[in-house]
Amino acid sequence: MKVILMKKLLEANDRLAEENRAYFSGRHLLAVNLMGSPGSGKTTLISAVAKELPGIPVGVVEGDIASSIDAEKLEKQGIRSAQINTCGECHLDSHVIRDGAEQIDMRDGIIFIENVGNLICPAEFDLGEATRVLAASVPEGDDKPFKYTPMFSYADAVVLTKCDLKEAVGFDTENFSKGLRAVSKAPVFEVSLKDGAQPLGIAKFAEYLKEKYLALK
Ligand SMILES: Nc1nc2c(ncn2[C@@H]2O[C@H](COP(=O)(O)OP(=O)(O)O)[C@@H](O)[C@H]2O)c(=O)[nH]1
Ligand SMILES: [Mg+2]
Repeated sequence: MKVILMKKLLEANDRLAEENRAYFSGRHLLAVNLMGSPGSGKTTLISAVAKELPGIPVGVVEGDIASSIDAEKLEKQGIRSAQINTCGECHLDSHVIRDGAEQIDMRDGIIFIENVGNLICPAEFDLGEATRVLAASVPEGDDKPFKYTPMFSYADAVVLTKCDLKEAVGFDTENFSKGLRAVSKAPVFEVSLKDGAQPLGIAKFAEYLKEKYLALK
């Protein structure tokens, strides 16, 4: 009984995801579903990459279990933001994405969906995005692609964040690549966005997004 209910929920989600896709494409918006563990650096990444995309409006639909901390942080930077509180749910679904997008009411630009911090559930829910990005951080360990294969295989691009901490935590980049390549051909962007330090690697990720945005019909 429970299995049937879950299937129905996923079917309803997928129908709404297609409607979201049409909504984004009708408004010339590149929707980016940004996933990753809690604290992997998702909000920091959005903030940094927005600065590297001059002339392209950026908005964000922020998903968190509680609080509006991230949306407020990004709004201060001039990024149009909507905050969704999932009240315990471990992922965002298509229904709430539409609510968030309508609240931002953007046309023409890049809209980030910062998913709830989790390496499991978000990979099951299509939100109608054009691109899926996984922020995997160095302190989480180089073995994560071996352990969380659905999430790593679901992503169109992987951003390896907090590379400034590689030496401190003994991160083995080769092992990380080996695990990732077993399940995915996604490009990897290595970034360091430590507070107060020179940001590194972010321009290449911005270029990747810009190309996708310019390729929108
Ligand atoms: N050292 C270092 N810290 C980072 C980096 N990126 C983010 N952080 C820090 O990691 C913490 C979590 O970042 P946040 O963007 O809030 O993660 P989120 O929960 O995935 O949105 C914050 O204290 C950030 O300042 C990085 O590249 N290097
Ligand atoms: Mg965040």
